[in-house]
Amino acid sequence: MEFEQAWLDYSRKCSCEGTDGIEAVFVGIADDRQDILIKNSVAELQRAFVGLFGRELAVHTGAPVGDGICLALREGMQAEAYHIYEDGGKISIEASDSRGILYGVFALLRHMQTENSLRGLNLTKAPVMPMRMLDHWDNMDGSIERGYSGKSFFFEDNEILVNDRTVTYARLAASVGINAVVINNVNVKDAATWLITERYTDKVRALSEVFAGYGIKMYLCLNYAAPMELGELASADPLAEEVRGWWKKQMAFVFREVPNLGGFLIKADSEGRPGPFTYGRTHADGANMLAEAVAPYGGKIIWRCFVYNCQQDWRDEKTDRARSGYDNFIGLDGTFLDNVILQIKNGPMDFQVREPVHPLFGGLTKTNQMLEVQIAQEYTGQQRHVCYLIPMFREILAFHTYVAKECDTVEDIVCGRTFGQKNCGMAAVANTGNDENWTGHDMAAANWYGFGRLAFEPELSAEEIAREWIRLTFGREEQVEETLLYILMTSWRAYENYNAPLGIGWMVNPNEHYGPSVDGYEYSRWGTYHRADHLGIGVDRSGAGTGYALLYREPNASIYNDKERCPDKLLLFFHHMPYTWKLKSGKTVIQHIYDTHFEGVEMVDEMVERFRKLQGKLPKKPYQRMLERFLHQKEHAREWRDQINTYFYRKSGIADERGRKIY
Ligand code: GCV
Repeated sequence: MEFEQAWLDYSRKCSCEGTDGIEAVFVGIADDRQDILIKNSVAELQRAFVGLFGRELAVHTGAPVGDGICLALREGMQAEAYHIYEDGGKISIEASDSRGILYGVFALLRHMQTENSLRGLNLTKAPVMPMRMLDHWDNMDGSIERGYSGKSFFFEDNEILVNDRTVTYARLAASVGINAVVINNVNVKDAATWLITERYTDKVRALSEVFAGYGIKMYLCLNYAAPMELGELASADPLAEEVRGWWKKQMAFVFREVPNLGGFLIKADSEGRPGPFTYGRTHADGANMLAEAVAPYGGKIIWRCFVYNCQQDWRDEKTDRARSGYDNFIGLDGTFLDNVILQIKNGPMDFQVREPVHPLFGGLTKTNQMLEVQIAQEYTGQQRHVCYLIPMFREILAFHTYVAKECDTVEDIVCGRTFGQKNCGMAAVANTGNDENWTGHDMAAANWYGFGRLAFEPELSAEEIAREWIRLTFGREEQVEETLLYILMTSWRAYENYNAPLGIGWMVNPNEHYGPSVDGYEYSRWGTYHRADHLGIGVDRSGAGTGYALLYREPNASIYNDKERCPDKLLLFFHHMPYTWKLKSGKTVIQHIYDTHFEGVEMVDEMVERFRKLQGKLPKKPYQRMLERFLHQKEHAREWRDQINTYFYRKSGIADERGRKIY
């Protein structure tokens, strides 16, 4: 398929000083250490050189003779790290392990394509987050929950697919440093419950071996009630001996059959999924039981904290969904086994365009933690609107939790700097499908690329990452680069402007979560309310309200609790405010709503106008594909603007100071 190579498309010729003399790869690695990763590394170099420079690279084992690229293992480097350097025309890639060699090869190729010269190159990098994971919400019937780019490429008709696309996927993921992939949806039902049984082991193993060749551990999602649903036991009580025995046996089987299995991701007691609550047990009982069963094989249990009451009554103002993850898990801090990692969504609600950071970050001090973000843009335009999320992720990572005097940011926690943990990192709900370009909107691939790069090197700026992605994907034409960069870097702000205001979130059409519906979730059971009336809007989460604001460490708690000090962008998340309240910006809440919504549409108009000038400069097909989506976004942003402005104009009766058209 055309465009299937995404940022690994080597078909565009490349000129980079210092590459002329490179005719060979010298594999200075003993035969018994030349594993599949080394072979794939060499193959990647060969493939790239044919495409980029029209040259076949010879492969020699042993010491280099003349110029070329030398791969060598050496002691003393951090796991997965690489050192690349140029010396008199010879390029060396050194690492302690073959994963490091593979990452070094991808880094060298990236450098060749994005920079002008290899002269003097000297680059040492070690991945900062130990776990860099993609969570796919793919169902075995081939559908993808919250998937916006076609069907699954892992499953079709309850079978597992292993083909060329799987290999390309693994190359793309590894090229940005992904080292763990969960292939199936956290909502495990039907056939997926059987993934751990002999019905599927041959194919699960085959798929996991493709991943192994690119340094990626495979993970599966488990059905907590599997002992019952597979028809073998009457209970799934984690403290019952027969249940514990069942899991031990099943895990012995699956790890023997699938050696590249990393472990399991579990959604329990959430949105109707089974879990330990049924038996009066805790999440720790549930997670630890599984952790014991996988420990002999080095397996990990990743347990999600997305747990809340999804049967709330909208009249109940005391129950607060935002508190729920914290309230469910904080009392269990320190009781999880060492191979359990809690996976915590970035915010307390659900991947909205703006949320505060989840208070479990900084709350938990004795538990392994992973940050979960979503690059599938469920609430941020579903890969029809462009919304580059790396700036958001960087803000989240930079958040000070005040859990320690130093090293207290979310990044510090999930990199293991705060508590010295090794089982930690970052996971993204994936945005890929079997669409030709993987991600529906071509520009959504920047989120996939960016997530991996950020987890590997969180010190990179969102702009640096965007530039890399543009150069690798579309080449090095200046106008293309500057235009696409402008669009990416503007997109999150634009989307936030025409979306729900000041951190309140939701206001989307129920179920599908696309398009505006201000009261769509106002009277439902999901705990997602804005509480707007004719005088004001917002949820009182201060100490006088649900108390959520006080879950943070000081000074965050005091800042969020105080409407005078709470940052504007989160004001309505934390406080119910009159429309006439003056923000720090000097505008009233209502005028802010009007202004940002008009501005958001203007920003999209500007993005689209600039994009149109790339006609003829981008390949035809992606240009057309993107243009179609941009034109839809332009229209759809207006729909957001007009529905939101009209709603609040009619509710408040307050006119726009600038007299613009509101219906
Ligand atoms: C996989 C949200 C989504 C669900 C998703 C859930 C989760 O509620 O809308 O589709 O389920 O989050 O993260 O488990």
